[in-house]
Amino acid sequence: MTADDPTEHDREQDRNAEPTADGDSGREETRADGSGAGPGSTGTSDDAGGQVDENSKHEQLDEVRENPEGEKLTTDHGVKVSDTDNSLKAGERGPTIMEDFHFREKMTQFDHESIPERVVHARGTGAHGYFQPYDDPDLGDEYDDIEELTKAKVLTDSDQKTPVFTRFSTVVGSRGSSDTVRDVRGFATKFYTEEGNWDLVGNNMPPFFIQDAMEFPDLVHAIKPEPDDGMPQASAAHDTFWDFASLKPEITHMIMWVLSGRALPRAYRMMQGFGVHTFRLVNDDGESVFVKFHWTPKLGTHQLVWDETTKLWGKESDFNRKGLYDVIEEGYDPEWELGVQIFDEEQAEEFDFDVLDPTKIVPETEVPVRPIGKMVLNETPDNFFAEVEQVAFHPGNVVPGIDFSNDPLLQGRLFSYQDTQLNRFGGANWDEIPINRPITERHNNQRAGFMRQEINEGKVSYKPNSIGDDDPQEASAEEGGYEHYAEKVDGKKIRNRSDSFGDHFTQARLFWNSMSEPEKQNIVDAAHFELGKVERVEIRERMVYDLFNNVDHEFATRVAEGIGIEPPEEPGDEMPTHDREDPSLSMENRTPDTIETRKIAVLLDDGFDDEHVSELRSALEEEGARVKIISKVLGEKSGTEGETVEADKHHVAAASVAFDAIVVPGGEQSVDAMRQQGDPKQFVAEAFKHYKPIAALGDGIELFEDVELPDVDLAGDGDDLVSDQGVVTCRDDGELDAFVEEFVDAIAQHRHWGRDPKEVPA
Ligand code: HDE
Repeated sequence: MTADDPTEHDREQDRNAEPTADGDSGREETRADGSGAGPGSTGTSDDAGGQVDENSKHEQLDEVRENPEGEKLTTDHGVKVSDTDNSLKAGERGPTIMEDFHFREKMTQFDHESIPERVVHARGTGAHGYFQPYDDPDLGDEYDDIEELTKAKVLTDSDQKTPVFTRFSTVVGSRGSSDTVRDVRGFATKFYTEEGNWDLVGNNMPPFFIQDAMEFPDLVHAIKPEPDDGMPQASAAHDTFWDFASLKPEITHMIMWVLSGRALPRAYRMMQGFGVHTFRLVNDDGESVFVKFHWTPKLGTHQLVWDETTKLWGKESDFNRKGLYDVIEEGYDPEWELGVQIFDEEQAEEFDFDVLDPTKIVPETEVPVRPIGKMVLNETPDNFFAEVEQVAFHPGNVVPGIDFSNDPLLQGRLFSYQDTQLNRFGGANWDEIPINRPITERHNNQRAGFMRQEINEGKVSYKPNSIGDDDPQEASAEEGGYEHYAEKVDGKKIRNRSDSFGDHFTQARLFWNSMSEPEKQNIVDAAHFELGKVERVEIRERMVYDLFNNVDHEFATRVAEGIGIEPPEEPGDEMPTHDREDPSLSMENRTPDTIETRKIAVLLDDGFDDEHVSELRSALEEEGARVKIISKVLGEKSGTEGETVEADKHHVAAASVAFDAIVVPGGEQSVDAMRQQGDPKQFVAEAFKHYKPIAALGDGIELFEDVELPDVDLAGDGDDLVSDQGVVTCRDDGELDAFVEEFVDAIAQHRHWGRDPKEVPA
């Protein structure tokens, strides 16, 4: 959606609505029961018949939104403050006096304003939006109707937009670490459904490192900074992680994903999401099928390259956070399809892996993903702390129709998330914080605890009771009461790992086989970096001989050659011999034909060719790209025909790594100036090195010639328009339309892996 979309304008107006005199944000009050909603109540109630829509959560949040515009400064207790710069003293130069309540309150608030960061997934960002099921989704031959499978209205009622809040995160780094580190990304969505909150707390990779929750503290201790010196930050590239990994063959499949470009997402909006575990869908008759949840981004799944990410650590360390914020603020609403893989117990028995083992995926070649709805994120938070920091997810938050499997990792999570919130919030009432509240009414006998917000009326806080007519009453399944799937379970208590969890290499090999050659090279390069940082040679050896050589002999050999290890002579004893591939695993097969939201840098200086710039800008913006003018200094730049443009960024504050593509328009004076400057050349060389599309028009080609791009044909020798490996050049203004078309195609491809940019010293 672009800013021209009428619905976008409407929402934009709503967002910018003038605050009212009492500090209200101006959003319309549309509570179903018409009364003023207190923080404990909501826009929906049983009587209201569940009128949930995409604004239901916002209407609830409006009750606690505060806006200081035009207001006087007050203390926390509402007393107006006359001076907030000078503490109260005994005499002009005397000591501060204890009775200065404003000083004490201000300082106490400050002293206590940080809360413990999440033990994992500390760094992240989030946005509001909605989820809407598709009408009559295609579920293949076996199932006609989504309602046959689940009674969860959030997944079945296509007339309803359920409000959501989604938080994306890195896993290992602390709250202040960089966004573009090599890591798994969290993808957690809270659905504020009319039946209570459903949290789908997933990752951007479908397998996981370990099979049992019991191993999680060890995994996290191994990957976090080492306990003696607190290093390294936000990185797996150190001895303790690879020591742990090399002794845990079950980790192999996940390691393949973590070494791949999946661990370097270009943007949160260009990232898949996965529920990871097998869950259950349960219908009205209490029947169940297994399900895997998939989020598929509309813009495709794209990655950064390693060199680029390391530069971004310094130049734009909020790269992914800013990316999400900027596109939503600029009027583009990122969108994902929710897909399901559905299989029953009999099918599950047939697979050559256990569906309860979270180190396994269900390959799409076995069970296709069926899109059943879409999620749109369309509003940035008003306050980072109140919303992003305080949102608290819990995989145990499910609604009727969605249930758990016996995956031992999932089972352990059902304890951990509830528990961790006690640490983060210091008490059990974290569910009352506005961002965590359901939009449904809540009635139970919990009454107290730190920071209780709700004022529960009445004498009774127990069941059974006769004094209060035994309210609140339990609900039957027909009335919406949650009933767990009645799975038959019978077994001896046993502390063991099922044999069906024992194959650690088949799917790791499937992943390797499914990669294109450049993707394989990325994995090998990543292993060289990660294991190259490992000081103990025996750890490097175990990774190569015990794990990688059981995935693929050639892979193990290529890794060994870069890290000072003797390449293995034979494939490992456990190496599967299958040559199966699953095309859905390669990101190269996830590149839809769109350039929406891509950021394009136009390099110019005074004396640029007006026509080039205006044509480029309008054509690229029409395709949904975001065009930014980059010049040596900020301010207005003039073209040859007298047009002027404003530089969005100047060289000291801009870098090619923050852009998806570069274009250099013609104009002799402009290009001559840039040829005297190092930065534009650095821009071009670096973008080329990072496989990005680059383009030049007319005189602009001279800048490319200066950079000496290896083995690339440029327009000039007889050809007016040349497109070679994502380098598009044109010398004839008559070909401008064709040039733009070629450039747009090159941008849509995202990266041009066919290049060999090693010689480029950027
Ligand atoms: Fe988490 N995980 N996790 N995890 N996880 C947390 O909960 C945990 C796992 C995931 O944006 C913590 O509130 C255990 C798998 C996301 O706020 C904590 C195990 C998947 C987020 C926790 C796992 C995830 C978390 C830290 C193994 C993908 C961030 C703070 C048994 C399906 C949510 C918090 C947000 C956060 C525990 C494994 C995803 C400590 C014990 C598998 C996206 O409770």
